[in-house]
Amino acid sequence: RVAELAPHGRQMAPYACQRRTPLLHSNQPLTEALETLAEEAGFSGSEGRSLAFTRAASVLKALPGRLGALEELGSLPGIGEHSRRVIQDVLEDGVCTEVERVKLSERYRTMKLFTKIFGVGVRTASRWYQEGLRTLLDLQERNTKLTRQQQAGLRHYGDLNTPVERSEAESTSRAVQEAVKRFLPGASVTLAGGFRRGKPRGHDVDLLLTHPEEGREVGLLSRVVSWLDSQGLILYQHSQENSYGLREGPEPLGGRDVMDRFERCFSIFRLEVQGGPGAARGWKAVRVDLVVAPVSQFPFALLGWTGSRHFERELRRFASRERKMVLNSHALYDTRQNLFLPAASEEEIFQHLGLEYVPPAQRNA
Ligand code: DCP
Ligand code: MG
Repeated sequence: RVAELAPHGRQMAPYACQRRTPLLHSNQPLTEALETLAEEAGFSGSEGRSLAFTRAASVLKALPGRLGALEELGSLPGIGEHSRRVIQDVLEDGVCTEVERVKLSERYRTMKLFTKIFGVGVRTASRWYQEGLRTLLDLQERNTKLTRQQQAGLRHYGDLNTPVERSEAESTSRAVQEAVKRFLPGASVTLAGGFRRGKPRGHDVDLLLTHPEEGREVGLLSRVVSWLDSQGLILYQHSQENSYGLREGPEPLGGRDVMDRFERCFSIFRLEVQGGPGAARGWKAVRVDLVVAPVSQFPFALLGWTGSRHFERELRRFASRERKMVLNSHALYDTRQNLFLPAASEEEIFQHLGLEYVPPAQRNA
């Protein structure tokens, strides 16, 4: 009965892709606490626990108002006992001791420091921590073996951990657009990732390239990147070839290592800036991901690259569990009918899945 009476305990759809989650919400202190624990669990390799906290935070982000008391949660889906305890602590004391302890812990702080290096994931950071490394200086002084990517990450650590402003994302996009126009008129450049969801700043710039005629996009990326490089705009880049073939059958991509198989360039741009931290130098290092999608796969790529990460994970989980379909950034496959379901827009993909369309600004799950 409590569930029915509670203001927030009304129905909330169980999957994040069935809900609208705006960028700004009323439960920031609660979601921050839960997301810290999610991050910490991820650092310890406890993916399941991490996901549980992420899910709980995501539910709170979709609430229409500020949660005043634990009872108001009623029977909301996806909030486990541990999360409830955290929520209760924050509601009652303003902070949760467990979260504060995590934030101060040497391991959490070191893992955060190291995973913020471009090219360093949880596994590498964890190994360095085990070896007794604690600071960025330690990495240099002890001659830790670094990949070329990590070296670039370390060199530009300050810049890459300064948020990218929307205006900077847009000027990056324009620079790429101009290069694209030189080699393939008619091709398009689309700003995806957090910026497409309306975030005012982000950690990188995610750009999708395509051309309305299938196949014309082949070979474009290397030309664009070479040209940008010759103009002194690129501080670092490594590219990856397209390795996707529809004939291989549906792949449940989206795991930890493989998100998709598009031709792609991971780069660091040297962006001219007027104000902000890089102003004295006149430039700032910015992480840019360039992804090329054939037009037939573009709606899937756009949907997959718009995020949030949790929204994407939930879309794939919904597709597989509720619809017996495999969704990734290339295609949607119906395993009952044994066929690919083509789509010319994101809206059509939602339709195939039997989901109400969720616009990008409401995908901040
Ligand atoms: N993505 C995903 N799974 C991953 C990595 C990325 O589904 N393992 C998708 C969802 C993301 C998008 O790609 O929204 C871009 O990845 P980013 O890491 O750049 O995330 P955002 O752009 O959302 O956030 P930020 O502002 O930190 O760049
Ligand atoms: Mg991004």
